[in-house]
Amino acid sequence: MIERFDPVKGQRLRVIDDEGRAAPGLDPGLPDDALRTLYERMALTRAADGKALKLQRQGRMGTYAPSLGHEAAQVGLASAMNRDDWFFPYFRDLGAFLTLGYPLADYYHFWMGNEAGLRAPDGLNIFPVAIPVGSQIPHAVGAGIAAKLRKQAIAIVATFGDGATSEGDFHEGLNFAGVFRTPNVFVCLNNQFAISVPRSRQTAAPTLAQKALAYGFPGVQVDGNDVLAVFAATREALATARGGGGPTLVEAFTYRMGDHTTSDDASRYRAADEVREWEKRDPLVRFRLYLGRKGLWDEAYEEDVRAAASDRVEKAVAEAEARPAASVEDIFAYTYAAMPPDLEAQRAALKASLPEDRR
Ligand SMILES: Cc1ncc(C[n+]2csc(CCOP(=O)(O)OP(=O)(O)O)c2C)c(N)n1
Ligand SMILES: [Mg+2]
Repeated sequence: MIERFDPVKGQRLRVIDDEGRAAPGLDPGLPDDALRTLYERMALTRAADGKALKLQRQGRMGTYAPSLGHEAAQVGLASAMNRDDWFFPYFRDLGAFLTLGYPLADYYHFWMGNEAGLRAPDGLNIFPVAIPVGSQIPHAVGAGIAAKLRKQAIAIVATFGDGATSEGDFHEGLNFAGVFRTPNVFVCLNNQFAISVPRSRQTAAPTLAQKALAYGFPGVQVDGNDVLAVFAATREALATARGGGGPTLVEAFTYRMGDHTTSDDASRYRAADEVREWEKRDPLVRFRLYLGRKGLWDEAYEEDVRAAASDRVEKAVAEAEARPAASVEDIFAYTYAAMPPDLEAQRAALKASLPEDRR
């Protein structure tokens, strides 16, 4: 199916239209319970994301990168993965983490400032969030080379934003992946901005997906607000990777509805009209219409979904807040085996500036 959509011609894969109708021949044909699971994951992501924002505003969480608007892309890509596959995430991936079974309390704990929250529980093949933009891409390709050498029929997924495509790491990673035909699936969440830099200033190429062609493998642009489109494209790319067919780049065309992070104010660099236009393309609303046509959504179900999500979120907050806060030591640990004198002096000065119980 991927080859039917040529990114150079600007063709974008879309399954569900604005009225919730599925395009014949493109609907992945999931059973009813799987469709509802997709919706419930998106609803949980939205609830958990909204709560994180409130916690940050109340001083109960550190800087946070909101996922509002990314729910279909995150849930769609992760729902296509198998437990044996590996995930190399970036910093705006809440829905993917939840879909893969990552404990929400851990995710919150990380954003509360404690890196312990990034240690994936045993059995979850998830690397820590990469904060340096694009640095996870060569890591994922390395894992892809390892999987190939070990003759494992698994796929390695890396996610990143549109901004990451301007990094050397993107070029080096995708170039290696093409040359060595690694089992990688690269999912670019093109949300139209890298902080304040619009997509038009990121590259002169009409699409990001077409960059794959220069590396010698397929790229496809999909509607990132259409959970079935993201799911279908990622599922096909994963099957190709696991089967020895090499890498694929999937560009999920979406929009960052929130600020870049809680320390940003997007109204300073983008028009309110543009944001309102994208509000009309809300991924949850579109999927609700699709489910409604199949008799799988009504108000009572919506209430149940929201209540269950809210319950999970509140429990995760309580659990995360009951854990130890980040310590001053953590800020200085993990870089040097032996602390250099200037850092030692900074650590001592910081500790001395804090109240007794925070040292
Ligand atoms: C190597 C590097 N350069 C700069 C930054 C600062 N920075 C953090 S996020 C970001 C923009 C990322 O944009 P994009 O890749 O589109 O992802 P998005 O935040 O839009 O999801 C930048 C420049 C960084 N973290 N790492
Ligand atoms: Mg971006």
